[in-house]
Amino acid sequence: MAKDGFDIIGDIHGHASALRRLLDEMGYVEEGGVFRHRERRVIFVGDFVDRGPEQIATLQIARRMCDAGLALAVMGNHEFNALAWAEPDGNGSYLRPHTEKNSHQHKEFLRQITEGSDAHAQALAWFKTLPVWIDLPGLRVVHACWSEAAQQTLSSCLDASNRFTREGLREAAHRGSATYNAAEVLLKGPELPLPAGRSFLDKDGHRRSEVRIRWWDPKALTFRNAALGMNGDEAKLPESPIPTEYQYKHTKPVFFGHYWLQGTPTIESDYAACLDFSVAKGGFLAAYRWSGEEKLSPGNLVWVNGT
Ligand SMILES: [Mn+2]
Repeated sequence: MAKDGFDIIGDIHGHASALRRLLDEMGYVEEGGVFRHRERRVIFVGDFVDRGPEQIATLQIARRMCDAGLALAVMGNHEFNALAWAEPDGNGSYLRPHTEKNSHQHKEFLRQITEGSDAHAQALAWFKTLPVWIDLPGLRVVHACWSEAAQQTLSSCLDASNRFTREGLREAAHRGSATYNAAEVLLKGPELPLPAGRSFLDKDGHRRSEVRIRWWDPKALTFRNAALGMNGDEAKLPESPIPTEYQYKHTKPVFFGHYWLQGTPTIESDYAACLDFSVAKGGFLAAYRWSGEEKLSPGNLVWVNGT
């Protein structure tokens, strides 16, 4: 077994029992409440919470592994939102306003952990320690998109370990700012405006003029074949080329989650792997077992179902 082997685990969203089964399947053994492997470590891609039946247990497993030096983790958009939800903005509101929509998204986490409890405070304290991205000698991890331009813009909000500073969180939560947009790209992925004047009606009848793209797929070069979440509506999109600024052009492998991919886990690029296979929507919790290789292989994926 190679040393410095990492098992990168996709979005867990409160499915702690699936996480236990996945760790067990990969040869991790629980000792004293901590899952460990003799030769390997874990990296979590973020989104531990906001859905799923066992959010506290999920945090406990991940945090104990991180505290013991047996795992690393990056921040997901749901951890970012949890911090911004709880942080007063100084004007009687919060960095993430407590609107109906935001409240609905976050309420299951707040119910399970009990808003304002010690456990809630401890979870927030841990979220603050999570870097937005990790760049190791042989691999990279970010929640949604690897973008050096966005990293550079957001760096004024981060410390030397890529963790939000107190003031940085405030700036990055300020809708419309450059740092807000950079955090959106890294934590939620880029949205590209369609070519001038183009728009389409989505399944809910909403007119949309922007699409999320499969930035990691070198074969996804037009709006029609790069757009995500079109659910069969791809033909409504133009075949014109997408801007290339978000294409991943490196050969250092990058791992990420966030995109709710469906079906049997697979890899769409030699150097970029999405590990979110929708465990919280009847799909799979997946991991990539990395042992130093530059070119990724679908044979190194493992997964378990959510139930
Ligand atoms: Mn996400």
